[in-house]
Amino acid sequence: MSITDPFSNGGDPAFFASGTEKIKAAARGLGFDACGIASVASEQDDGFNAWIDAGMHADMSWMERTREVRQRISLFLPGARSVVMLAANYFTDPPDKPEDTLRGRVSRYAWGRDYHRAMRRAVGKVAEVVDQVFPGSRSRISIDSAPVRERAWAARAGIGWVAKNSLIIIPGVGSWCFLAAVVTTAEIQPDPPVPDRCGSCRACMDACPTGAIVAPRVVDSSRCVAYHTIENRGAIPPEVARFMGDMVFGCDICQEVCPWNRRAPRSHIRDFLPRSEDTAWPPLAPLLAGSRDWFEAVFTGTPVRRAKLEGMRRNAEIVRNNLCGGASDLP
Ligand code: B12
Repeated sequence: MSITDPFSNGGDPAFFASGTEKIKAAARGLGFDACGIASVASEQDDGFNAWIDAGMHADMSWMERTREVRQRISLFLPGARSVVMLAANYFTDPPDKPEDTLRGRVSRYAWGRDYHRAMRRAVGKVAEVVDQVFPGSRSRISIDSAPVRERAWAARAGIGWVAKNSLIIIPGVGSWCFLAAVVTTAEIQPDPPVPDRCGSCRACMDACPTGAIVAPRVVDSSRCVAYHTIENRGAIPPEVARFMGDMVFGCDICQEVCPWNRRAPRSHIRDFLPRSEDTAWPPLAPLLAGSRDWFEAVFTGTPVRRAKLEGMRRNAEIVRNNLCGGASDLP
């Protein structure tokens, strides 16, 4: 992220404002698009248990193993009182798709540098500001890197609402954003929640090709193309595979059709710009051939690494079949 040092900004009037304002000014200065605060007292059962009990986490057994801590933030940080939620917009334009060879599509969040790494320093800086503003407090951070339910906390912190596709929509920004949390023992004035503005719209539910959004805000991972192409380590069932189209990693359909994303502002974070046309539109041939050198050269440092070469090869085989059946000369 574009980092500026909040501590060097002693002349900024925000520096003299309340603790909350200091934290928010630091978050803005560090490049975050939204920052809100939730009280740990707002934690309550919002359906997470039922989601796990229904097996909607599919084979993500790590979610079941950590279900307790995901529902009791004080198990993550003893004495936790507040959660500072941060969001960073990653919406960028796609590079032009070369028409030279058969290519798949990678979902937008994975075109640039891996967000876990890109955001870590800036999130850590916000945590430092929190610790400094509230002396004696302790904090821990999560950037999709710890058993912290970032969407539930983002809703409680009032930075956006949980949309029908289950993603957080931030007013004026949309849903193309990453979330991160600073959990702290400090008692900080919480922000009010943002009202749900999905109304009667069901565009995401109707557009999902596999019917993975089984009810408003409820995604069944075992039907979700994002789950199968990123997290599933086994075979992808044919009833999902045939709807993957050219999607070789992740899926953006439920965000692309969302009216709140129509006027999404461009991200100002250089790390999230597409690395190359191959990261966004990877040619299928080197994936099908299992070329490790090519894979490392194109995807090292991006979220695509999570699927590993083996997973991407499996996905590429499906995409080749979807695009041209058995009629391709590719390996
Ligand atoms: C597991 C996981 C997945 C799974 C399951 C998805 C799912 N919908 O749960 C899979 C692999 C399918 C997945 C896919 C994607 N993911 Co994901 N994923 C996660 C992860 C690690 C945990 C989510 C989880 O706990 N799910 C279980 C549900 C039941 O719990 P929940 O998230 O807390 O959400 C529920 C509550 O908020 C509750 N709820 C409903 N209304 C209300 C109202 C209030 C007031 C409250 C408090 C709660 C509440 O219902 C919500 C939905 O069921 C988070 C990171 C994290 N640590 O939180 C990222 C995360 C949710 N993923 C993210 C992204 C970007 C994606 C993809 C867009 C990637 C892609 N392009 O392929 C897709 C989107 C697909 C989709 N529509 O969900 C972002 C979402 C950012 C945002 N704007 O919301 C996160 C937050 C990562 C991050 N740090 O940025 N993901």
